[in-house]
Amino acid sequence: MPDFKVILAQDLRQANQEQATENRERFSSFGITVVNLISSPGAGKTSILEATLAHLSGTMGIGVIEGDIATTRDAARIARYNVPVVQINTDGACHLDARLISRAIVELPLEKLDLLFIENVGNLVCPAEFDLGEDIKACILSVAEGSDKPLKYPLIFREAQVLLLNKIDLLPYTDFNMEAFRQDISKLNPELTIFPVSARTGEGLGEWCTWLKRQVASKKKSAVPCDAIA
Ligand SMILES: Nc1nc2c(ncn2[C@@H]2O[C@H](COP(=O)(O)OP(=O)(O)OP(=O)(O)O)[C@@H](O)[C@H]2O)c(=O)[nH]1
Ligand SMILES: [Mg+2]
Repeated sequence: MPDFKVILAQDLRQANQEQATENRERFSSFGITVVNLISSPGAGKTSILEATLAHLSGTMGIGVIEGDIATTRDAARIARYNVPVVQINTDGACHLDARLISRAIVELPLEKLDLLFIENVGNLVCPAEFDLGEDIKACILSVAEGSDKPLKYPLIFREAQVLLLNKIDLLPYTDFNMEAFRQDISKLNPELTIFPVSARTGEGLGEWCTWLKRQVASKKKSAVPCDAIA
């Protein structure tokens, strides 16, 4: 018998799940709401984040983890909003995992945060498979990508709690079929909350931020204070 070890994908997923549970407990102990932003490259994750930070400025403590294969460009964009930000470079990997997040949060002032955004690597497929310990998966689809995408890439549309349909300022220039899109979403995930938005014009972002504030308030309300855990 040859003597070697075999690591199965199932074991790696299990290890990720265990780390994600640990991250989730850590976030909960600080009462932080964590939002994992997932979309294909260029759908507008960073643009929506910038507009959201401008909108929520001064109302709560916000931190950001940026995930990219390479460069610190998105972290540099976010740092202009005077929020703590950590950039993760995956050096080729197409998604963030729970272990990378556990390393990044050491660099963040968790005690000062109410809301933490994680911008995942631009990819509509793999990030949906990896729990990071977040409360909310927020999927972003831009109208330029086409209304057929939910049925073609179903996992993220099933897993997400909220969907931002971005770049609606471009609707007149595309063949995006809103009715077909809504029908497909209702088949995949009838509970999904949808906000049509434009990071360019600001349309719809007020509703999104009001929804976010509600999520943060309800997490705080349900949080068990650390000293209550005997
Ligand atoms: N017209 C229009 N353009 C937008 C909108 N939101 C973003 N963009 C543009 O789309 C491009 C990509 O936006 P980003 O915010 O960098 O997209 P991203 O999802 O963060 O991209 P990655 O991090 O590379 O995956 C930029 O040129 C933005 O200016 C929008 O609502 N309308
Ligand atoms: Mg980005």
